[in-house]
Amino acid sequence: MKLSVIIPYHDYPRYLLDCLTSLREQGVDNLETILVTNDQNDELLTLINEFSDEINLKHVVSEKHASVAVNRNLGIENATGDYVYFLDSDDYLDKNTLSLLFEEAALTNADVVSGPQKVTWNKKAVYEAVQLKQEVDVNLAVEPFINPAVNFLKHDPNPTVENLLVKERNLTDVSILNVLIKRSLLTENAIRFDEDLLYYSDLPVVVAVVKASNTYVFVDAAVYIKRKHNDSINMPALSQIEDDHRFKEFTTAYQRGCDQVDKDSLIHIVLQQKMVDYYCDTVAKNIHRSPDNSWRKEKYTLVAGLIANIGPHVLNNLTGYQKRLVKATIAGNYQKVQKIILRDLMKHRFISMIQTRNKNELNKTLYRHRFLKQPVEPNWVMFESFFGKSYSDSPKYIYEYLVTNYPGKYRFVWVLEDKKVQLPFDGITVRRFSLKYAYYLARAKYLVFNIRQPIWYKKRKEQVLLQTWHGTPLKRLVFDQEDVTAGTPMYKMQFYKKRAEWDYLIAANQFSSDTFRRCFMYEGKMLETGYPRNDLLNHPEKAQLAQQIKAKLQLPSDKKLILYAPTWRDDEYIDAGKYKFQLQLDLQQMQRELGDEYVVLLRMHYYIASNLDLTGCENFAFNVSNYNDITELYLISDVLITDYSSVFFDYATLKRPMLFFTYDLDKYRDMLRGFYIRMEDELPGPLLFTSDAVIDAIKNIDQLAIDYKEKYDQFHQKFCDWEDGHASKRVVEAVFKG
Ligand code: C2G
Repeated sequence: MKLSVIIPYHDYPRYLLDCLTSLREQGVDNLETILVTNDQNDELLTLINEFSDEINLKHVVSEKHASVAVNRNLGIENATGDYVYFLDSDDYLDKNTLSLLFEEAALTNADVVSGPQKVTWNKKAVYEAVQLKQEVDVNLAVEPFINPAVNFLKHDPNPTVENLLVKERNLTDVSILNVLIKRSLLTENAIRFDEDLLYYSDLPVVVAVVKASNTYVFVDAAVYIKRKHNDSINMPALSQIEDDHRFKEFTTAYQRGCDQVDKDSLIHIVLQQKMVDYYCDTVAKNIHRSPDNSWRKEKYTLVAGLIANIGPHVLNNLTGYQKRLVKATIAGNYQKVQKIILRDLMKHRFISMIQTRNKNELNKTLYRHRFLKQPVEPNWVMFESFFGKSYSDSPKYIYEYLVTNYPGKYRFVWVLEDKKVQLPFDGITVRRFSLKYAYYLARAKYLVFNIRQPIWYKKRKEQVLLQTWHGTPLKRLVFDQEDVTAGTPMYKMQFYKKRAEWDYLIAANQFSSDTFRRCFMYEGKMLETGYPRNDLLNHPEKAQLAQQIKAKLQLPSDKKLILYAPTWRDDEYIDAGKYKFQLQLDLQQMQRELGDEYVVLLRMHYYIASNLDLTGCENFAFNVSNYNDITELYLISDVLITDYSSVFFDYATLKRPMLFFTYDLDKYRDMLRGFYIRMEDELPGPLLFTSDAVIDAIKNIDQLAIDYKEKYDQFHQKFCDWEDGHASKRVVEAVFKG
C-alpha cells in the first residue's frame, strides 16, 4: 500500500525545513511526497534536492499566485498512492503520526483515518525540547489539542447534538489536516477544493469527505503539529491575513457545506449550531466593537441572512443569550441585537472585575473614560525604569539632568513600586497601575520609559514618548527572534503596535541604531547620542563618587570588587515577568581561593524572583540585587563577570577586565535566543564554562588584560565610542523643546 503526502508551498523556507524533516522521521516505507508550488528559488531547490530521495519528493510547479486550493488539487491530480494526506508546509508532524495512521488504514481498510491536532507557536527543536522537559512550569509553548472537523461530522451510532458539540472545534477552524483519505473516495466522488476560495476551501471538502465515507477510524496518538506564526506582520499565516473579503468567503464556504447535505441530516444540524455559536460568541461581539459602521452593518447583514435559515432542530434547542440574540436577528431588529450584545458584554466585564478583585481594572476604565478627556499638561514629565522596580537607568540620568539644568520648569512623576525609595530631587512617586499612575499616564506631556508602555496605553497627539530602551542588543530581539520563547506568543504583534507610539528611541552606538531599526521595525526618530545611563562612567569625579558608593554599601575598603551580573533564562519561568536563577558559581571555593584579595557582589537581573543563599559566605559575597542603579555598581567594581547580559557593553566604557561565565552557551544561543555577534570572536574577555575556570581567570586577571587588549580596543571602538559623559544633555536638548 502506498501513501501520497500533498504539501502546498508558498513561502517561508525555515518552516518548510521543519516540515520536511518531520516527514523524513516518520518511518513510512511506501511514501511519495508531492510539493506543489510556484516558487523556484535556489533556497527551495536546494531543500528539494536534499530531501528528494529520502521522502521520494516530487516537485510539481503550479502557476503564479496559485491558491492553496489550486495547489492541493494539483497534488491530487499527481498522486498515485492508495491514500492521500494533506500536510501544510508551515506545520510538522509528531514522531510516529503517519506510521500510526497508515498502520490503522492497512488494518481496517477504512475510508478515512484521522488523528488530533496540537497547536504550537514554536519551531520543531523547541517543541521537542519542551516535550522532553515535560515540566509544568515551562512557558515555552501553549499546546491545546484540537480534534479534526471530520470527527464531529462523523456518524456516531448514537449521536446527540449536545455531546458532539461540546467537545469539538470552531467552524472557522474546520480543516482537512491530519486526515488520511482513500484516494478512490476523492476520485469516485469528484471531490476537489473550490478554487475560488482563498481561506476556507477546507470546509466544503470536509463535508464532502464525511458524506462520502462509510468507515472512519480515529487514532488518538497520531498527532499533527499546527504551527502558529508569531510574526503576523512579516510572515502571516493564511488565517492571519487581513482581508475585507474574508468574512464573505467564510459564509460562502459554509453555505456550500450546507448545500451538500439534507436539511435534517446530522451534518446539517451540526453546521448550523456551529454557525450560531460563531455568530453569538465572535461575530456579534466584533460587530459591536468595530468602530467602522458600514463594515459592521455589512457583516451583520451577511450573518443575519444565514441565521434566518436556521432550522427548528437548532432553534428550539437554544437558550438564554443565544436564543434572544438569534430571535432578534431573525426579526431583523438591529437595535435590539445591539442592546443584547452590549448587555452581555457589560455583564462579562463586571463579572471579571469582581472575580479578579482587580482594582487596576477600575483604574484602566477611569483612564479610558475620564483621564483621557482631561487636558495634557505641557510641563509634566513621567519616568519609568524597569517597570517601576528601580530608580535607575537612562530615565534617572535624564531626570537628574532636567532637574538640575531647568530648575522649576517641570513637574516630575516617577513610577516606583518601593515606597521607601526617596527621590534625590523634586518630584512625586506613584505605583505602577495605580489610580495616580493612570492619571499621569493620560495627562503628562512627556513620558520617559526604558521598557514598553502598557498595552492599554493610548498615545495622545499632544504627548511625547521617549523610549530610552535598556541595553545594546546581544540577544536577538522581537522581529529578529525566530521563536518567542518567553511571554506571550502575541509579543511581535503587540510590540509592533507599541513601537509606533514612540517618538524617540535612544541608541548607544551605531550597531544598536541599525539593529533597532530592523528588529523593532522602528520608523521614528533615532537619537544617536550614547546612553544617558553611562554618563556617570565618564564623570570627572568618578573616583570620589566610587568611594562614596562603597562606603554607602558598607563594603570593605581594603578589598577589590568582583561584580557578577548575569541575565535571565527564558525557560526558567515562574510567573509573568518572574524567573528562577540557579547560581553556578561555587562561592565557598571562590572565598577560599580569592577571599584574601577580593569580595563578590551578586547582582541578579530584575526578572529574577528566586532568593540567593549566601550562608557561609557572609563576609565575602554580598547580594546587591536590590540596589537601584547598576551603573553605580560598575563604577566601584574592579572586574565584571557576566554572561549574555547587555551589561558588558556598558561596563566596557570603563575598560576594566571582563569574564564571561557562559556555562549554558549552546542552549542559550541555539535554543532560546540566538545572538547578533559571535561571542567567541568579538568579546573582550574569555568565555568560561566552569566555576574553576572563573577562579583561575581571576588569579590571572593581569595577564588576561594584556592578552585581550587589542580585542578590547576594537570592542570599545565599536560599542562605546559615543559615550563621553554628555548623552543626557544631547537627549534632553533633542526632546524637551517646549
Ligand atoms: N541588569 C541589571 N542586573 C543584571 C542584569 C541586567 O541591573 N544582573 C540591567 C542592566 O542595566 C542591563 C539591563 O538590565 O543593561 C538589561 O538586562 P539584560 O541582561 O541585557 O536583559 P534584558 O532585560 O532581556 O534586555 O537590548 C537589550 C535587551 O533588551 C536585553
